[in-house]
Amino acid sequence: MTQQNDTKTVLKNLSEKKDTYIKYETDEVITWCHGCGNYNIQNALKRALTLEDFETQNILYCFDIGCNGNGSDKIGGYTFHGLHGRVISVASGASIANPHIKVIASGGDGGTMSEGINHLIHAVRNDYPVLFILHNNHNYGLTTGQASATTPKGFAMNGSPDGVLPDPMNPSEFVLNLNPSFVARSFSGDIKHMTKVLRRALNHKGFAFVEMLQVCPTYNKATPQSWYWDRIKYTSDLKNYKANDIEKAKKLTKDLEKNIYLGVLYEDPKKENFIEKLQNRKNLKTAPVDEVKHYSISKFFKEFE
Ligand SMILES: Cc1ncc(C[n+]2csc(CCOP(=O)(O)OP(=O)(O)O)c2C)c(N)n1
Repeated sequence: MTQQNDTKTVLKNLSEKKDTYIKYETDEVITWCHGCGNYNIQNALKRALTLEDFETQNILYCFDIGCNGNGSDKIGGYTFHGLHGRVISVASGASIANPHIKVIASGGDGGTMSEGINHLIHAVRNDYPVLFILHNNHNYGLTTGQASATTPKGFAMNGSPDGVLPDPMNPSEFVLNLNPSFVARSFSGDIKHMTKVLRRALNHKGFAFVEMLQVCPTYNKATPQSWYWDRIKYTSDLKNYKANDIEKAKKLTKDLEKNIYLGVLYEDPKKENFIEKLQNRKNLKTAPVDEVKHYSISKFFKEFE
């Protein structure tokens, strides 16, 4: 698929595909705070899906608990709103059962880098076919501003008023050390860039990890919009940056203080994903979801009657 990424072309394409875009809209009341990064992240996802010609019936969106999870009724299509920190396991199971659909999962830095970090690690190792969007607003937003594993050191948060003691985790760098097949980073203030990154991630066949650095104007006063704009750099501005060198990607991703690089940091489009590696499913035309239709499970339910 060709990528026409300049703003004018994206807007022109979107207006031509207005009907498709509208399918992703819902009438639900938006409950996010004024200026929350979730508005733009979801907007960019809707744009990317529209521009890549996805139909709502072919997508499953899985959501974690959290402010980001409250996006579950604000996007058109099939959605699943699950337990805090567990979204990756639900999404991975769904995509293995039904590889005909695109599975997209969202999680916060709280749920993903603490409660559910085990799921993240093993999803990357196994390369499950899921697009995972990490909403990294550097705090537990929905429970009103506790420090997360990504909150900058020394910063006072509700629950740690004297300042956060440990060094923050760097999610993209962490994932790059797990031998991933796709890692990208973008910023909730830049819809154009997020759209571009998400379009590429949507076309990745394995586990696509996309970290969205997200502003949280209510609880995260440490890294507001202006803080990011003073530090953001793009991989596209680097001479000859190719996203195929994992060691270079790790070096570039390390800095969270002065030069914060955005873009597709690493990609291995040829790596076999989890399903491709399964020997007993080689050459099968059906998916588990098709096969299970031939079996009636109603007799098992009778045991509980
Ligand atoms: C296992 C579990 N632990 C804690 C909670 C309480 N809880 C609900 S939302 C939330 C904060 C979510 O923070 P994050 O994942 O960063 O998402 P955000 O709200 O910032 O988008 C917490 C701690 C829960 N519901 N389940």
